[in-house]
Amino acid sequence: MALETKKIRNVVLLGHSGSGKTTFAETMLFEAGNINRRGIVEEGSTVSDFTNIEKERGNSIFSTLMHANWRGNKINIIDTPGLDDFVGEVISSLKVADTALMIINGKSGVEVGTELVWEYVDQFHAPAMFVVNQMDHEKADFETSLDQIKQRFGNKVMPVQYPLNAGTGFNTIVDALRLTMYVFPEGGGKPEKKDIPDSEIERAQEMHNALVEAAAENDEALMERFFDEGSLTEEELAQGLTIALANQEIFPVFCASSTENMGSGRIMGFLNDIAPSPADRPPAKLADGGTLDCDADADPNLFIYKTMSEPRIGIVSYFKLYSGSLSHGDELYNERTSTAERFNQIFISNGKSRETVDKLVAGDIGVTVKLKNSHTNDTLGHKGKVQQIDPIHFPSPRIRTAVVPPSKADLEKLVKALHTIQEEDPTLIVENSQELKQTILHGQGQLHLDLIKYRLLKTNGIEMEFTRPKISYRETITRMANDSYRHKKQSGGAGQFGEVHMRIEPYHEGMAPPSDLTVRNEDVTELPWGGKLVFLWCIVGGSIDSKYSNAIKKGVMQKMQEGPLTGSPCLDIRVCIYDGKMHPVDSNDMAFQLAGTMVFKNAFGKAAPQLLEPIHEVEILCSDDVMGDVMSDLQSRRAMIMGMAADGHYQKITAKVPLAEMYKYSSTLRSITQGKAKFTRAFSEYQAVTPDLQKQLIDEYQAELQEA
Ligand SMILES: Nc1nc2c(ncn2[C@@H]2O[C@H](COP(=O)(O)OP(=O)(O)OP(=O)(O)O)[C@@H](O)[C@H]2O)c(=O)[nH]1
Ligand SMILES: [Mg+2]
Repeated sequence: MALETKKIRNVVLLGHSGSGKTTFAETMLFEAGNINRRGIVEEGSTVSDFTNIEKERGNSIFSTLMHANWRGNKINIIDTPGLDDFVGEVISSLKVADTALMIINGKSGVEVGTELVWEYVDQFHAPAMFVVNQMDHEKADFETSLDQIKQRFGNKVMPVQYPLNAGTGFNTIVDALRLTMYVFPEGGGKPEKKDIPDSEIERAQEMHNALVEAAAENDEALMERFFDEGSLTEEELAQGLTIALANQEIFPVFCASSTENMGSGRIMGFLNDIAPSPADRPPAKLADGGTLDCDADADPNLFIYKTMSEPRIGIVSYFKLYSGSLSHGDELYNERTSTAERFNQIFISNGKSRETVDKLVAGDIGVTVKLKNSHTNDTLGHKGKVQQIDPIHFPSPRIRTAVVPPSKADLEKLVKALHTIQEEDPTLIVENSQELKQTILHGQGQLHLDLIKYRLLKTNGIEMEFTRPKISYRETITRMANDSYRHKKQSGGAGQFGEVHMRIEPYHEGMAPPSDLTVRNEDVTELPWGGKLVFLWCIVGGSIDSKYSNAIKKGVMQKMQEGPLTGSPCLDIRVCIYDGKMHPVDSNDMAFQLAGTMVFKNAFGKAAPQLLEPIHEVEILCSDDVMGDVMSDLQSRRAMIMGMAADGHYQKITAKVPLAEMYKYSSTLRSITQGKAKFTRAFSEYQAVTPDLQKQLIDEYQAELQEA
């Protein structure tokens, strides 16, 4: 018998690295009786963090699917990495979760990582709860953490609990919702329920009333009862809180110690009783703008949110069933790849251990193996009836590095292995740049790329060396110039002849046509590398037949592709062909193409050429105390500071920085701020390089040409 949708809870654990997510997941599984011994992250014995690489590092790197059975319900738990480099795992997990459990490190409060994941919680409109963890730590400070959570995430943040004796020896939690005090035995587990002492009753009652009011607020009938009776029954309260939580009207706050196993049972009880089931969430968004109800009786729509390759097994696919049901042996169709996929094995999983099940229903999350041709973001269903779920939108890359080309034999292996990783990890982009003649990896941070390198070595035996990636410069001109070129070859047989007179000018949007020339034809090309070429045919009196204009333009484009200064593409240039000569016998396309290339090159040299470099807009979020260090580092990178503003109790700095100065920025930022800063970047524009740098780059290119 498959579980009903109503009995499913999908919970994702989120938070800054080290807040205790993996340990908390372990405690949840233990409390539910799904494991009988609690593992320890440092010992590599936890259910989550089961891959070798995570065990070695002591951090989560991948999201891990687990589940706990709780009073006849099933709580799917997805643990995520807190390290910003692996934010792709957070986003894909949030996509399929129905409630976010934000784990706060009780000794440091709201951290940069908390802020960042909250952005995604907000984007997904996910119901969210906070757990202030590590209450047993000598430096634990619940009140400060709570203040920060309120300050940062607004007045919908409401404590359900508070600790009576946070710090070493912590064992007591006052629960304002149940108006009960929990006292835990040594080693944690099941607490003893006691009356709240007189000294605390006022605070607890006040918190309780605030919760009751919040519960009543979203339901007219409840509100009425609340006014008439002055209170709500336990059932009414639960009903009101469910609505409030599901609609992001309340963000309840709990406290816990995951190493001491205190508090997780109550939180699971709350998830069980109050948190929304997949059917209580708004219908899922579809790629075509429509929506899909979570209805177990409808046609199946199964969405793959993650794939991972495992040794000896191959591709393991993690999916959520958004509608319908899936039984052992069912065949579903992938329209994107026109592949029928048979589900011979359906699993539920707890980290690396998997258990087969016969059937899953809408809302549940499961695992399968050996799909033929289906990947992350694919939806599978009945042929002709697939309703494509809105895909996961992964963040754009923040850093890049080039790969030192390995030997020919290794290159093939490398490309294949990178392709496999890219399939599992959509935040990695592998680019074979024709322009730079380099293979470039784009990722979320240095750690992200370093771990890919490490994985290749450990699992594929491939050594991959990183090197500084080249920069995509651009070339342009800054003033007008005229020139002419005659291509003539008459050595026996048919000769070649073409003469072209050309004016070139810096192009800008809306510029006036040349006042001294008659424009016969205007041809505007949007260049694939950005910017434009405007090609004006201004021949009067037929000195060149207009049938040669294409050949001349082709010649110009050829040089624009590999510019005269450093071989970089040229942009934003207007070319006027205003005179020339042709020969009745020897002129042909080839001759005019060559003349076009040469006249462009020469005129370009006379037009005060300028090398341009890509500038990125960088946004940095950091805490106050490291702001000075971040700023002075930026200044050493030729950055132009665009703005600085307080963002909660963080500072947000925006700056324009040349891409050439961003190499290894993620690791520098991490080390100068001890991890208290995060950044994003995006291409902004091209800007002129300094004369010194221009000279240096031209010299380097000339030297390269000499060598070649
Ligand atoms: N004292 C104390 N230590 C804790 C508690 N929870 C976790 N820790 C410790 O904090 C460290 C980090 O815990 P993890 O569970 O790996 O943290 P995480 O949030 O999963 O970290 P990432 O996977 O890097 O995001 C470990 O050494 C834990 O033992 C707690 O409640 N009390
Ligand atoms: Mg972890």
